[in-house]
Amino acid sequence: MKALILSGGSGTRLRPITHTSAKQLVPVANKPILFYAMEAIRAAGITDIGIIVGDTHAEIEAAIGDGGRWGCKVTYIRQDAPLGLAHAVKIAEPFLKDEPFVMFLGDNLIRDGITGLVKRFEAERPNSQILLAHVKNPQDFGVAELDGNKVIRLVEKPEKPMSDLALVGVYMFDKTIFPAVNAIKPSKRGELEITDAIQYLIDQGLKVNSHIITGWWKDTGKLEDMLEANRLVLEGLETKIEGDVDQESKLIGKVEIGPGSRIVSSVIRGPAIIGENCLIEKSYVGPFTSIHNSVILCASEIEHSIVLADSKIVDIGSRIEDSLIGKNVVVCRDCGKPRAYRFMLGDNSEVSVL
Ligand code: TTP
Repeated sequence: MKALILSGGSGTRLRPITHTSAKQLVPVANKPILFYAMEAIRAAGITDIGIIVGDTHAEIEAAIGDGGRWGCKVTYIRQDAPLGLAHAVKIAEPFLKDEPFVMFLGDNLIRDGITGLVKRFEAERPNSQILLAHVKNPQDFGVAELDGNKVIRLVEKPEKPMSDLALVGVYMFDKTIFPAVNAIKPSKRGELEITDAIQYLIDQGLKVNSHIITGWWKDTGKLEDMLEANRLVLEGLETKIEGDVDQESKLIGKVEIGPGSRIVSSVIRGPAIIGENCLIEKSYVGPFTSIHNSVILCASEIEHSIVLADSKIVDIGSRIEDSLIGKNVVVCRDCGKPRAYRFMLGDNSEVSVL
C-alpha cells in the first residue's frame, strides 16, 4: 500500500500565518502537524509516500526531505493550484498507479493513528473506506448517510445535514477512484470534491465502507481547532527538563523545557512545552501553551496559546490567551510619548485589545 499526503491548499482560514508559511508545518506541541501524519503512516507499515505540494513546496520539502528520517521514501507531487482533494488524487495517479492507498490530509491529526484502519481495509478490501466522527457542527464538513456501515450518500458542507457524521481527513481507496476523479465536475466553489468522487463510486455500485472513530480527531484548518489540537496533544505530555530552572521559579504539572532554555523567577503550570534556547523571565506560562525555540517571554502571562520561534513578548500587562503568535513577532509595552497603540500587522491579522 502507498500513502498520499495532501499538503497543498491555500489555507485562507489561517491567514496571516499562511501568507508566509505552510499551515501543515505549524507546530502543535512544538512538532509540525505534518510530522504526526508521517509517523501515523509509517506506524501503519507504509513507506512509499507521495506528498501533494503547492505554493509552499520549498518549505515542505525542506522539512520532510526524502523521508529517510521516518524510514520512508517520499515523492513530491506539484499541484499548480488548489483545485480540490479529488484533483490532488487525479494528479497523483502516475505515482499511485494500481496500488491501493491511504489519503491523509496534511493538516489533520488523529489520536489513535491509522494502523488498525489500514489493517481493516486490507482485510475487507472494499473499494474505499472512509472514516467518520460524530461532530456538533456537521454543516462545516463533508457529511455521510449510512445504512449499517455501508455509505449511501455523501454531501460536502450541507445546509441541512442528514446526520452528525463528518468525514475525517483520512480515506482509503483502490484504483477504482481514478475513473471517479476523472468523471466528476467541479463543485460550486470550483473544486473537484472528494465527496463527489466517493459518491460516484457508490452510484457505480462499488463498495464504500465506513468506520466511526472514537478517539479524538482534529482538522487544524482554523485557529480554534489548532489550539484545541495543541491542547489535546499536550494532555499526553511527560515532564522533561533539559534547560535551567532557577530557585525562584515553580513548575507545576507536566512541563517540558528544551536544552539551552532558562526559566527565571517564573511560574509554569503544565501541560506546557518550551523549546530550546528560550528565556522565560518574571512570567507565567499557563496550561496548554506551546512555546517554540528562541522565544523571549519577559514580565508577561500567557495561556492556551502557541508561540512560534524567535518571537519576543515583553511586559504585557494583561494575560495573553487563545493566541497563535507567528515567527519573529514582537509584542511589547511601549512607554514612549504620545501614549498610543502602535501596530505593524500583516494582511488578515487579528488583534484584540483591552
Ligand atoms: P482544506 O483545509 O480543505 O483547504 P485549504 O488548505 O485550501 O484551506 P482553506 O479552506 O482555509 O483555504 O484542505 C485540507 C488539506 O488538503 C490541507 O492540508 C491542504 C490540502 N489540499 C491540497 O493539497 N490540495 C487542494 O487542492 C486542497 C483544496 C487542499
